[in-house]
Amino acid sequence: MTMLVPAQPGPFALDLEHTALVVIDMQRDFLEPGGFGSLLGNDVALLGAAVEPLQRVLASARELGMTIIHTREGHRPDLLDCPPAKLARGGFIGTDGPNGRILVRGEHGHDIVDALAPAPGEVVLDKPGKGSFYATDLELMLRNRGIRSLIVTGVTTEVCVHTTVREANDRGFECLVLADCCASYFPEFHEVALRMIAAQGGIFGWVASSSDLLANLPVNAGV
Ligand code: TIU
Repeated sequence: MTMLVPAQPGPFALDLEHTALVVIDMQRDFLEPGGFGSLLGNDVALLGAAVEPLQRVLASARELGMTIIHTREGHRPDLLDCPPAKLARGGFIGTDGPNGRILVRGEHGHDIVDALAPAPGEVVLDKPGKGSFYATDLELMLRNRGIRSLIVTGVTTEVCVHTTVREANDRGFECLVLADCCASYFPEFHEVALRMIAAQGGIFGWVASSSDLLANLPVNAGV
């Protein structure tokens, strides 16, 4: 069944059977004080805006039995998968913080915030980079599931969400980005990043609000 979701630059044809919900990096290290985001000098409270809309979208996606993928940015405890250039610029990676070692797999801060905790059966994908396809088996999983379209959410809009959408678009996946389910430490970057996706006839994909998506889904959970 294909539904049309009102979006920029035009309606997005949504075929649930071939669509996955991707929730990018809703980790304590980005959303909570003392993590990577705050050590970089950012106001992490700005990212909280995406949590409630995402809870509603997740509830509906679960009710519909959609493929749901949560990503986490982070590194091996020995940091061998962290390029020296990344380590040099974000010099906190691997150091101790209130939630454990910063952006290191297995640490409390690296995990997803309680409000959006993955449910059993949902994919949790660890990635060393900003994009979700780089050095991961995401593309293989999507192709094996027959997934052709992605509903993309998470943080931050202009960094990991954008990189992932660009990677997905080049691989032929159609991306619908939910504006209110994404957030940035820089509101102006959030706005411009979304405009960049839908500009030029949808150069990277489509942008819609979660309410426009939920209003067109055959469920009531999130509305
Ligand atoms: N997940 C993600 O976007 N990683 C970042 O480092 N984002 C920043 O905005 N710093």
